Amino acid sequence: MQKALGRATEAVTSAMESNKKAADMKSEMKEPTSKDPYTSDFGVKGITHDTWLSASTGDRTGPALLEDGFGREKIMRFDHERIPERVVHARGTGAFGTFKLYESASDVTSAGVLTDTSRTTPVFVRFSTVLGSRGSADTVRDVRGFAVKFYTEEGNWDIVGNDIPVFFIQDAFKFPDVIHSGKPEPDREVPQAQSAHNNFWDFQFLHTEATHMFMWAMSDRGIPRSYRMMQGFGVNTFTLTKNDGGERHFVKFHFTPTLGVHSLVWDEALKLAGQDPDFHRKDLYTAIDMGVYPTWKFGIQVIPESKQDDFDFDILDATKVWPEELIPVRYIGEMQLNKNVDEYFTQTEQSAFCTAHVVPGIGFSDDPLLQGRNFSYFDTQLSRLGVNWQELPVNRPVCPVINNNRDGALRHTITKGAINYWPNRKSAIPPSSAEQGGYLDHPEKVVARKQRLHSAKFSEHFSQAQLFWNSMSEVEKSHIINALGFELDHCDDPLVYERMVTRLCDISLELAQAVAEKAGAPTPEKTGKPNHGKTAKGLSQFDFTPEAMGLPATIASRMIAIIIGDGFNFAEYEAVKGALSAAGAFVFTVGPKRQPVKSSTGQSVAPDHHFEGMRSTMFDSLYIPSGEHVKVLMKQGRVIHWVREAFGHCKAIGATGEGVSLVKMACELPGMLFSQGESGEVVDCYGVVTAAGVGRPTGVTEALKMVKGAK
Ligand code: HDE
Repeated sequence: MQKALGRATEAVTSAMESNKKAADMKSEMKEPTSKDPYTSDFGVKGITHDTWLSASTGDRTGPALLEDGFGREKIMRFDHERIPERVVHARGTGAFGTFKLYESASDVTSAGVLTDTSRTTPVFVRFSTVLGSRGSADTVRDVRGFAVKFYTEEGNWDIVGNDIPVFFIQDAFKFPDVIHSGKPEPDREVPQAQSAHNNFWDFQFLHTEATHMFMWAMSDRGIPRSYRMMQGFGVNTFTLTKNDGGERHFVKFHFTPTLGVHSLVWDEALKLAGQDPDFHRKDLYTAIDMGVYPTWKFGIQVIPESKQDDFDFDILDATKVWPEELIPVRYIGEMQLNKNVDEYFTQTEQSAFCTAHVVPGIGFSDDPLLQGRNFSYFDTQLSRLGVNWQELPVNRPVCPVINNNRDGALRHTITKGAINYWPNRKSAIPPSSAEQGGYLDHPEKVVARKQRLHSAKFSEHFSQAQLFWNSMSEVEKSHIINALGFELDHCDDPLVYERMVTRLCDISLELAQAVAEKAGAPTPEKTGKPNHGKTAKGLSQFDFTPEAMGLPATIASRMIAIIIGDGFNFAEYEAVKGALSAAGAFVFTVGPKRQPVKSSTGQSVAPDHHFEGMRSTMFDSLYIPSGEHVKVLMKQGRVIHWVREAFGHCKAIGATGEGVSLVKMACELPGMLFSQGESGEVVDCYGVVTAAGVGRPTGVTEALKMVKGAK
């Protein structure tokens, strides 16, 4: 793919030249050239890459000699090249970028990163799936991790978030249980990277506080089209503080993509998991490499401490959103990713996040999930990377780090001097006051009894699950029904799927009945907890299309395939390709082979891919120019499948002239109409071209209705 697009990296890297983190990483980079000789790890030039020293007799290899230090070093080092994968979020990919503040939040915080609009703060972001192993597929149904490391002038600040604003549990104590239930079942170690199994749904039923979150995971949010097209949420409740002692505020963090929130359809996601397990990884890499930098608006929701009890939910409960009608999101900054990593292992795999990393002006709340996370992340880095994990290039701050640390496995910094303790006779490394920029802990008053308990509001588990369901559009609702239908179909214990259907009655009887049919459970007749009927904005994805957000809709970075064969119309091919590329789309030519294909007027075009090498799932849209090629293509099952599949996935399909006949033949359904003007204008297959323009239905059923209306 990359080759076809032509890389824009050179131009792009200049964007990072003035970036402090980029400069910091550069100091450790080396790029061997063909002139650099090969050496052993201890620096001695080697004379071979290939042959072990052996006791050879004459011209034949003999027994290998243990003595070969070069050979032993090479193999033994290789034996230890793997580090433990993350216990959750093992599969991920990352990129560097920048954060710019456009509105100061100095009314609520003293944090430089959130008050100084003249700064550009370097960031590193790692996106991930939760359940799968490091080699699992990108497009599985799962929650996505959205971890951001801000390299601020006052130290590192990590928001270790997800693409879903709530979580399965309210208290960190339960984390091993929810993760064990989702990971492969321990007896046979199946399934990989799937929640579709007995254990997961058994836990979800028995653990009612997970109800809200599983609805999000079963919605289209669980299968994003791209990491670049999903929201990020800090999930937990943090606090913002001011050095002048002003009122403390509770805060939730939001990242909203300017490209809009978009998802795959389930059939696409399933197929892509096999056809291109790196789909999201490549998508991010390609967009950045081509200079189409993914950008997110950064927002905060704040609640003054004095108002913390004003809501019918507990604001420290991570299974609840703060509805935007009550607490609007205030967008104050923008994050852009503009530099790919140079090396996956050192930069992405060794990146390590920690919720306890906050900078002056930002603090924690008593959210019991966050409190446990603050312990867990540091702890996990110790076993994954060792005690000196914060010295690794991707993890170290851009401001000075001066402390009494020495020693530990793989210590990197060489600290001179005899002092490694405080107090010391030289007054070396004194602590800082708040005025000098020292971290000031908020003097929270705590009068407490030692006990295991949450506030009464924590025990309400269904209200926001109903709010979420009620706020979905019809098409989103049908996707949730299908997702639950799929998941429960993979549970073979009737106790699991039958009980889950009864749980759905606590959200909506309509939902429960529709899922019961698919799952094979008795159809419920009575609602569980009555649905309150309320809705809220900011829950449906349709609230985050570029149009809904007042941002320009764009096809930039969308993948478009032009289908050709011998005899295609070159003028049309060139014109459409040129127009799409000019609008920023990534355009690929797909033909019967990668060897050149001839147009009707004699020009040769070498396709980027052939029909068997790629599939329609890897593209957002197709275009078929007119020409003699169509006659042949119409006889090829794979080509018909390409078009039919794209149509089934509700993708825009363009065609001109004879190309329209191919689309019609592949996609014609009873009652479906295709517009074809006299001059053979573009047909929008999931839309309808009428005198009024192109309609945009949300699925085939609606398209059929529109077609009937258009007649
Ligand atoms: Fe994590 N989580 N988590 N988590 N989490 C980890 O830390 C943990 C939770 C999230 O790209 C681990 O470095 C506990 C919520 C992301 O490197 C581990 C609890 C949210 C990542 C850990 C939670 C997250 C992790 C494993 C319950 C969304 C990947 C490897 C209290 C706000 C970060 C690691 C990356 C990773 C613990 C719950 C997001 C074990 C105990 C809620 C994005 O420390």
